[in-house]
Amino acid sequence: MGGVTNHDTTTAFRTCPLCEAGCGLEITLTAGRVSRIRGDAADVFSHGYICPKGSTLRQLHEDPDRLRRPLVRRDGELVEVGWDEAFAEVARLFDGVTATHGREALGVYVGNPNAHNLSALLFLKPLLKSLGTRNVFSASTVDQRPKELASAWLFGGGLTVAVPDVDRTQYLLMLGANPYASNGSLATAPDWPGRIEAMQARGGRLVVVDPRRSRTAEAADRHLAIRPGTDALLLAAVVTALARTGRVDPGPLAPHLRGLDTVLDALAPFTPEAVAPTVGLDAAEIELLATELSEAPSAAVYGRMGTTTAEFGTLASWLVDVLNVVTGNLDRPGGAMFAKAAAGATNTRGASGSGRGLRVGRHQTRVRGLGETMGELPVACLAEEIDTPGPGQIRAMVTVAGNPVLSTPNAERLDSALAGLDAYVAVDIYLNETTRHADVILPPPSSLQKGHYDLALLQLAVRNVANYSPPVLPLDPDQPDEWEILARLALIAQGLGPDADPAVVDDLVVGTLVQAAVADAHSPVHGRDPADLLAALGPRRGPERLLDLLLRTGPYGDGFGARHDEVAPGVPPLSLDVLLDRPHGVDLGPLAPRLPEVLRTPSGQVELDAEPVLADLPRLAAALDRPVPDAVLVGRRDLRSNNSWMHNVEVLVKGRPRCTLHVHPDDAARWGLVADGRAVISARVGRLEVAVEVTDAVRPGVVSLPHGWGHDAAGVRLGVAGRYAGVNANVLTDDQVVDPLSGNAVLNGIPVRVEPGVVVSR
Ligand SMILES: Nc1nc2c(c(=O)[nH]1)N[C@H]1C(S)=C(S)[C@@H](COP(=O)(O)OP(=O)(O)OC[C@H]3O[C@@H](n4cnc5c(=O)[nH]c(N)nc54)[C@H](O)[C@@H]3O)O[C@H]1N2
Ligand SMILES: Nc1nc2c(c(=O)[nH]1)N[C@H]1C(S)=C(S)[C@@H](COP(=O)(O)OP(=O)(O)OC[C@H]3O[C@@H](n4cnc5c(=O)[nH]c(N)nc54)[C@H](O)[C@@H]3O)O[C@H]1N2
Ligand code: SF4
Ligand SMILES: [Mo]
Repeated sequence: MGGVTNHDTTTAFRTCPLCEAGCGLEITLTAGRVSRIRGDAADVFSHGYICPKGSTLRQLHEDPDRLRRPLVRRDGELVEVGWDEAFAEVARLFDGVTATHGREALGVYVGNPNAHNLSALLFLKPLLKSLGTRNVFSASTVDQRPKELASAWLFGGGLTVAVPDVDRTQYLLMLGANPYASNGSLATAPDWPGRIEAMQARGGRLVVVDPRRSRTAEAADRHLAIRPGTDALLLAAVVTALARTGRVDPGPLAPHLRGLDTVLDALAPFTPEAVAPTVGLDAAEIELLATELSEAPSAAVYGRMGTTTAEFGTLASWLVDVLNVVTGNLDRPGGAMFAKAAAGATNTRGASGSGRGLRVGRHQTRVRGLGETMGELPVACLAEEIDTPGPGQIRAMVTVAGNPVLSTPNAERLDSALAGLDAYVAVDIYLNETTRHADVILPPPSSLQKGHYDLALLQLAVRNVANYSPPVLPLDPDQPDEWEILARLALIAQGLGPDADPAVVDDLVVGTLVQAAVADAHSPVHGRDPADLLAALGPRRGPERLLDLLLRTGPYGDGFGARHDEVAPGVPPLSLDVLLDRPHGVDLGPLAPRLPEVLRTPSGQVELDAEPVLADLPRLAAALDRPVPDAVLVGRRDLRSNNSWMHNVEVLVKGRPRCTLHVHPDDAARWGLVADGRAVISARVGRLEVAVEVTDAVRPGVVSLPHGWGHDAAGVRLGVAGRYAGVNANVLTDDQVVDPLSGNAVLNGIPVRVEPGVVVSR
């Protein structure tokens, strides 16, 4: 346990794993217990910034409701058992289902915290492979899949996402993102508010497009309250406004672009005048965006949840980068740039400049026929795959760090579907709305008991950094590490039984990665003897050994002795030891241009004219003629919340209720709602009664309800959250409405009806 001793207390430094910002924490331990958590002032990226959630790692660790022993269903009740008994039960359940129905009867859902978890990022893959089913679902299809697809079509990699260079830009156009509450997403940066304020202090401007006046919109220089679901139209019109006035200027990008003229032609019908009525903004405001973008010394366009979890999510995500391209801002300082991560990025491996690009639709869902993307099926299809009888029906589920009952559309249908499964195994720290349906729950250790490195999110960072945190607290007696749980599940799925040694999986994974590295003609270890590399990795095991390998073979790595030059002032080439010596992280500098080296497209160019994207434009054009619903629902996030699973922390949920329906005063008047009263809100798939907050922060015709609430289900073990239950917004979102290119759920812009609530006593 690394740290600094000072009298009877110890100090440890650790990256916060709770959201994408990845702030450095300074954790004080007194007599082996966490006594204080504050921002690490010396962290190379966060410089002391912390939000109210960061210090609650202690409450999460000490939460009496957090599971510490496996639960197994016996006579209908979930009871605590030992680990061996729990794994034996998993083997019995898996064998039972696959013997009768085959492997396609297995389904898997992996949730958001896996993206912040080194064990999961390295050991989910062998688990999924061992399960041998195509029924793989994740939170990505209620989130960022459209952006990943657009990026993969444009640049050749799903995580080759252009991020706004917020620290140098002079103009930031932000659509459907609220980093003052969310702390940013697909653009990793601690302290978004501070970075935006610094931009404004140097004369830069922030323009926010959001149907709500969010906290970020309040901080903006201009706020455009767009009609939900219409961002793709707005962005297309800005491109066209530039094109028809001869202001398209990709500058030095030009030789790296494919299909620019085709794209401009295809977008020509989307003029500011044509889209204005649907988008709900004046044509002049749209023209102004074009002018500001083309005149700014540097500018970045950035879109997030409001643009991705929408009907035209992939088009909107693609158009964000089309706009970065036509204004010459892609891949230049102050524009939208690519990180060069120290470990794990596919865009730093293999031949640079071109690659295989993206293939989608290699298989389809059984019931609705929606295509696979990136090896996964749309989670909007999960419930129907479970509750529709027939060959290939899902009869057993595995969930890892996911709460789809609160997170995915048509929640009531999924809730019932899960209740009807033959078998369900969850890897989770809580008995919650989803895991209450499990037959076995396997709890991993708390975050403070795990090592941490942001293998995924640092690929999306606005500055190149690397930072490893060792566990702060030891494992409880008998507690397996999270990677060991996943590895044992993999072994059981392979038919090797409940007692097989997880080290077998670890050795297999490291062996495969070493083989790939020595076979890669572009790797610093090309042609080396795998046995030598394994020996050099020493006695470490599990995620730490794998991370060491990835760092050492990565773009700043020591190449196992092949490289010697400093990667930053005073920093030798990277290895895990180098990071362990630097608990505040290593700063590898601001983002540097990476075109064309970053590309992995077949043509070796930025493929602006990907056929599936262009083929979706007629659908966008058809949206211009549609009637506007009387009211639509959008979400929102609160700084003190984190999706569905941190509501059991009293300091975060106490105070004014947060799960309320925001309604504009004009709408409240026409629907007969009163401030602090209640409303019944109904959509095609469900209805809810909810507390109302009347506020002009929402656009008329738009109501807003946060997701992740609704903790009053029977059988959950969430003592605090139950007292602040709220309602589940995804009872209203429609599983049948998706962005067809990505299969991503539409979580914003849901047509709803709102009426005064009936006062019910219970
Ligand atoms: N209507 C609406 N719905 C939404 C959204 C929205 O904006 N509006 N947002 C969507 C987005 S962006 C996302 S990412 C999804 C999230 O969807 P999910 O990933 O399904 O949900 P989370 O709330 O993140 O739940 C995480 C689960 O992991 C468990 N957990 C926490 N830490 C650990 C750990 O270290 N290990 C393990 N094994 N388990 C752990 C928690 O107990 C919880 O059960 O929700 C989506 N749903
Ligand atoms: N405090 C907190 N932080 C979080 C999370 C959390 O739950 N709570 N979740 C984490 C996760 S998993 C993610 S993915 C990120 C998400 O991070 P963000 O993308 O910043 O997410 P939101 O805060 O939901 O902001 C989305 C905004 O889009 C707006 N919006 C809705 N519909 C539309 C539309 O049609 N067009 C436009 N332009 N805007 C629209 C909403 O009003 C909202 O303000 O946050 C992460 N950080
Ligand atoms: S902003 Fe995110 S990473 Fe930083 S302290 Fe808060 S929850 Fe943790
Ligand atoms: Mo997310």
